[in-house]
Amino acid sequence: MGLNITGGVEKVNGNEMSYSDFVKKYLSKNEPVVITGLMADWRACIDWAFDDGRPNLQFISSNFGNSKVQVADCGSREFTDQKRFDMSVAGFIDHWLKLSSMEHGNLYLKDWHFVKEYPDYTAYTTPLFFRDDWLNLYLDHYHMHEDHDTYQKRDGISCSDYRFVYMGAKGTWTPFHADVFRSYSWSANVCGKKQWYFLSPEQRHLVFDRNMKNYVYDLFEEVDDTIFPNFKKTVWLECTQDQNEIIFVPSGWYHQVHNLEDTISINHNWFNAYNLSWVWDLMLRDYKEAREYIEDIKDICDDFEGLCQRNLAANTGPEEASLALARSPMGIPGRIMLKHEFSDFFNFMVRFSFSNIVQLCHLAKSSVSAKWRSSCTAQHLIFNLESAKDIAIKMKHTCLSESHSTSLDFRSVLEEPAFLELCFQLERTYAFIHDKHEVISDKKKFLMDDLLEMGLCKLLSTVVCNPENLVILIDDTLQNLVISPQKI
Ligand SMILES: O=C(O)CCC(=O)C(=O)O
Repeated sequence: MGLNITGGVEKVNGNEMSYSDFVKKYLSKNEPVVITGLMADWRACIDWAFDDGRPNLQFISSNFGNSKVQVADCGSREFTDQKRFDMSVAGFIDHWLKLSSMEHGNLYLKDWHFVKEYPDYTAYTTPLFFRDDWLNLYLDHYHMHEDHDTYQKRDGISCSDYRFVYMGAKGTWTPFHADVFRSYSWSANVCGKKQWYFLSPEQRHLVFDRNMKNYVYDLFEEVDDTIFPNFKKTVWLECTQDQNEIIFVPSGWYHQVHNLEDTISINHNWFNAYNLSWVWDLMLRDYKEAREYIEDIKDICDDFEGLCQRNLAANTGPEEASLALARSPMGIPGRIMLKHEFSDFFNFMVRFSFSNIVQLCHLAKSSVSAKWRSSCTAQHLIFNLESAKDIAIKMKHTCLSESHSTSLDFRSVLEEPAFLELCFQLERTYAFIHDKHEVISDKKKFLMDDLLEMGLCKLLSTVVCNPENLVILIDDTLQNLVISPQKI
């Protein structure tokens, strides 16, 4: 049965679209778009591809051949993903070069943490539209938890960011999935061509079996109507992405991707204030589902919670395993949330809120008129804090809200070198997005003294132990800085 394709994906010249247009039309509406015109000066486009559009595999092999990467065998299935194994880039390219021009490739290099591995080789710059990326900004400065009980500690690179290179011959493909954490992704074709098939999140229930446990693996395999009875009701968007085009994949959209030509792409997973609530909703749903799996043995188990965590960490759920396994910063399948992951997520939320508060104070202090509050940057920071507060309110109402062991106090966090770096990068990001300039001066020194000077001693003595504390902190800050600033 063919797919019922009812539309395509809009194509827009990125040089003719403002950041606020992108937010209005695509990010906040959670709609896909293909963006052109932004890759002309990428070093990757010059070094990694010939003028005729073929990949320059020799260049990659001679410069980066020693890297160890994950390669998927597109012809074999393992749970919801293809079977993966480790290979050197040189070995992968040797195999690729041996394919005849008529042959389809089966090996697909995926999730290569290229930026982490080669920080001094600036292969590309993240386009403006995708810079407000809390996930990678945070992971550049802080590690997330690794479960020492259940999983081997992975090497520093594999869990450290969500910026990837993909390389595959014509015919390689990625099975049907939605991205890890309900993150957004963007994917840029350095060379080659991809065919995308998209299903909107509202239709998610239609691709699952009757128990909502397993979902369709390959859209072009015969889909068994008795197992997936609703699949025939689905409607699809289809899109061909050419060389030098970037596709924005919205949160929660399921997709399957085929390389129509030998293709190299760069992609990031990311989230920010616009999709944070979906990330949280998914985490909570996963935690609840994970508990349900073994709820029935609760009464005969001494350490139910411990068992939940150990058992479930080893259990890959049906959804998203394809990308989640390779990409979880927690080093475990992304769809299973454990209590310490809740703790990681909560700490991330607190530190991110602190850094937005610091930026807001900084803006207030350096502005001569009250107009600063209506600037794009101030509005952006306020929006971020409001969305963090909304999540904290949701968190308050869960059984997990008191379960983490850490508390973060503002003063100590301000002294963390990683936090200063995070603040600096956040400031750079918003200066770039809204004012179109890079922050040149190193403003890392601002913080404690300025907050004291502004009379924000109470802020400095804040300790956040639970979601309730975070809600109060954000409310107080917005009240003091934005709503009735005379109280400072
Ligand atoms: O390019 C591919 O094969 C898969 C990319 C993908 O699924 C994504 O960027 O979300």
